[in-house]
Amino acid sequence: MPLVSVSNPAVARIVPADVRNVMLCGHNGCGKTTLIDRLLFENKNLNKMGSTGEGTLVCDYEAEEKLHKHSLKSAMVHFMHDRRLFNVIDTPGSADFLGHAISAFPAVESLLIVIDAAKGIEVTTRRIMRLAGELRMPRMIVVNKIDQEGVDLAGVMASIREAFGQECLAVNLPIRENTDVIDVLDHGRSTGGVMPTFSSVEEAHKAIIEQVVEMDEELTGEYFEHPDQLDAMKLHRAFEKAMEEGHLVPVMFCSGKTGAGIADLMHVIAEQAPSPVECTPPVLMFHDGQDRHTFKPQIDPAAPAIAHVFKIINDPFLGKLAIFRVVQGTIKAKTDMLHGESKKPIRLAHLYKLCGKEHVEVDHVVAGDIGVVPKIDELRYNSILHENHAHDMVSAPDVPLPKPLYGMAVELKNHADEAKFAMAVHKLSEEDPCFVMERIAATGQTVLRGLGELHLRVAIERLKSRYGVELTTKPMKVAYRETIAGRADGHYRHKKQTGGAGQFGEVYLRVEPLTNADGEAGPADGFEFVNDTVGGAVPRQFMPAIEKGCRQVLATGAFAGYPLTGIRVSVYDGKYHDVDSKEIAFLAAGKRAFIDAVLKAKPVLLEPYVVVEITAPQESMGDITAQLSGKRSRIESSDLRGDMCVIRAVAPLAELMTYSSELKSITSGQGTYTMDYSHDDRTPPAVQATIMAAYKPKSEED
Ligand SMILES: Nc1nc2c(ncn2[C@@H]2O[C@H](COP(=O)(O)OP(=O)(O)OP(=O)(O)O)[C@@H](O)[C@H]2O)c(=O)[nH]1
Ligand SMILES: [Mg+2]
Repeated sequence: MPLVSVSNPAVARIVPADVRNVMLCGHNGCGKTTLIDRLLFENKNLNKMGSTGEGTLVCDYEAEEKLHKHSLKSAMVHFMHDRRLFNVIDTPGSADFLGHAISAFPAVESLLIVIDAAKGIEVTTRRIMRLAGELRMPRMIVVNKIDQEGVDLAGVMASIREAFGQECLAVNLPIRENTDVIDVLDHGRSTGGVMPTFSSVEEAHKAIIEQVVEMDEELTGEYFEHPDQLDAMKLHRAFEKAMEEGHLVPVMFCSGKTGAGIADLMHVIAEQAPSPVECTPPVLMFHDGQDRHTFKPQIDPAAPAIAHVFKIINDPFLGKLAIFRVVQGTIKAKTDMLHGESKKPIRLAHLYKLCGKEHVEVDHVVAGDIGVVPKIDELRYNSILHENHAHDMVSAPDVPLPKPLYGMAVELKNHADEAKFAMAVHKLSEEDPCFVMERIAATGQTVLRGLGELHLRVAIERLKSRYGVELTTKPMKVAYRETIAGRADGHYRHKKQTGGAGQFGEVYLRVEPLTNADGEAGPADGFEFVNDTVGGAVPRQFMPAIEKGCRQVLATGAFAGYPLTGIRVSVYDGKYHDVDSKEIAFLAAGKRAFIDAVLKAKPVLLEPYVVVEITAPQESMGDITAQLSGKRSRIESSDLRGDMCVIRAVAPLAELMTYSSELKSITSGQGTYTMDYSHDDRTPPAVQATIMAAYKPKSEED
């Protein structure tokens, strides 16, 4: 085992100000997971670097990750560096797995946004930068893979500043043909004659120091008097405050492959990045009767403990692991904690810290630090563990998770696996709040929903490899509904003579559309059954059978195979036979007469419409509206918000079944959307004709 565990005594002495929680984000393949191996290696916690190709990276431990050669979930490591405890979270770069990064945002003080030096700014980078900026999260940019042949680092730096603002400033610069870096925050002039690959040490030093000292008037004064004698602590305070306020986004250069710039990267995080004590703590919510207030925790190890569970792992060996960040106080092993409003305490028998799939036992986890508690069924994503009943109503911070809109219908290969399937999906959903299963009554389909095709494909692979549940995928059906637009009469005479007793029942009925509650004509829900017969044409006791016959049609439909709705039926005449009339005969007659009437009453197929709201970079606006107009949709509004556009449209759901991938392709992956059910409306006649032509009613025995 190449991983060398972090010594317990060092972790045990940690105070909140010594903790550094960072998350690596960035486009897939930019080298995040390799960088974590490099950090561990440089720090002597790993004897040998792993590789993506061989599937040996500490954080890519899952079978599916080794197969796809990409991270497919978040993972974390911890190590001690320069008396600081680093908790580093690795996240997948694919937009399909962005939920894993965003759901863990409240666990860290800063994001390390990684860019591949040869590829420059890519789609996920922009998305994360924008989102983190909106959430006011401190960010650092790491230009990685600087070892690559012919990289234009000056060009990358210029494009970073153009895309993300002039507050992006270098903290170090590459030197010696990009095999090393020089820190420009600490070095002003005395560089020993080393020339950076681009820019100059003096220029870069001046730029970043002047940006930082602007945070503090006193420091500005001191800087202009004695530029070389700045107080390190004051400089740090201003630096982390500048990061918190988005006034500074430090840029660093490194190579996970060669190790260039790694020591400086750790040095900057240790010395300058915000600690949990300095940074605005994650804002929790507090429910006070009807009201919801924000709740600011105290980063004090002695305060009553509160911890936020930001991730669940269902480990095949260790069982369920709840990963939490202590937001207040100290969480101790072998103590009881409360959970939500539950009166029953939970015993924390063991506590761990993670390093990839390895775990190290600890006896406590202090405010600001991240820990793991195993085997507690009650804990979920966003659970709040707390010590004191005063915090029963504290809830998790809000994070803008992407909505799982991409759907795929699935069927079990082996129907006997139904219970196992439900349990397995539940376990995967616990680990990934952007993965859900839905049973859609209107179409009878089981649908998995996620953020894209890859997301669901990997979930299906996990269901098979971890739980032995095999699925086949099917195209998703639209939940059409049948209704009528006119009135018509229907009739059926059911007569059967088989040997002895026969069956006889005859029904005349009329159907008409139900109107909406406000009296307006239009698609309405529901069904009404009226007995309009006079003089006992059909004896009372057979009415329930006729109604049952009609209701049987409601579920399966009369003309297209979809549920029938918005209809009133009045039975106005019929005939019976003293001996042969039986309930079964009237049930059959009622059903057939009802179908007969519906087919004559201007049958109409309704389809669901949704309100779709798309957010994308401004330059995609024309393409998005042009594509939507080809989808029978109506654009309701289009607005500009900064460099983004927001388009609202109402469109038939049938036209948006693959919208997730279509939008991705016209916006180079930068567009996102939300979708909400709006109303049902008529399908165009041509669509209805095609669906009706394809419908084959089930043959019946009667
Ligand atoms: N030249 C060079 N290649 C690197 C460097 N770091 C990583 N790579 C290679 O880049 C590829 C992707 O590396 P990963 O670490 O898996 O990238 P990632 O950002 O974790 O990717 P996702 O998990 O898909 O988001 C692998 O082939 C690595 O060997 C580097 O510093 N220089
Ligand atoms: Mg990775």
